[in-house]
Amino acid sequence: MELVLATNNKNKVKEMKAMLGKYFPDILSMGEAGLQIEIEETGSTFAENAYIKACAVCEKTGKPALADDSGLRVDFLCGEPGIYSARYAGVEQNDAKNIEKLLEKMKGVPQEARTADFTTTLCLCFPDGRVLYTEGNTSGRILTEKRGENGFGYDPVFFSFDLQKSFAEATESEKNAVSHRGRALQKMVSLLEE
Ligand code: ITT
Repeated sequence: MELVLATNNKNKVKEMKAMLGKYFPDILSMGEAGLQIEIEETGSTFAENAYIKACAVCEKTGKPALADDSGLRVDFLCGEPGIYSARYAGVEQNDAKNIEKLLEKMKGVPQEARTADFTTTLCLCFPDGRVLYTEGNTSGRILTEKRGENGFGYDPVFFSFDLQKSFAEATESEKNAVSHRGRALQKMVSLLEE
């Protein structure tokens, strides 16, 4: 089965290809499918936004399309930045500024109150109208400064309880084994196998 990844985030493409490669030999990024579009995320939940992205790419390519809508939810900030994680500091996709804003808001907050989780909702839309959803979560806490060079987004300030290090200190396969995206993808593969 051919599959188009409905995302403009190159880091997501890299992680998703690494995890899905053995199940889908024909995985295409949007660029590889000849598609260059920005999709406006007008939903108010991860699931709505994932559906908007997957559905748009499926309609335009005529192929099954898989979208990931994800974000960081910090307990002390009542779930912020949540669905606004990519544009937390106001500018789309500026990881450094997003982290700066988060660390500023968490200044002085004690370690035990710095808990957070990453969440992903995946939506897979088929040309015949079928739609599948899965979700994945992973828990940790927000560090007081960046640690590690790998990954993307908030990885340098997210201390994973599973790995006992920041996601940016983990290798790609270590992160994928416990991450929100990895867990949601494992569930999607199981659903497809059923
Ligand atoms: P697409 O909508 O094109 O897929 P995007 O980056 O805008 O790309 P989202 O709207 O789902 O995607 O926003 C997700 C943001 O949440 C992302 O930009 C990061 O800031 C953060 N994020 C999601 N998964 C992450 C991960 O594994 N590690 C670190 N940060 C992550």
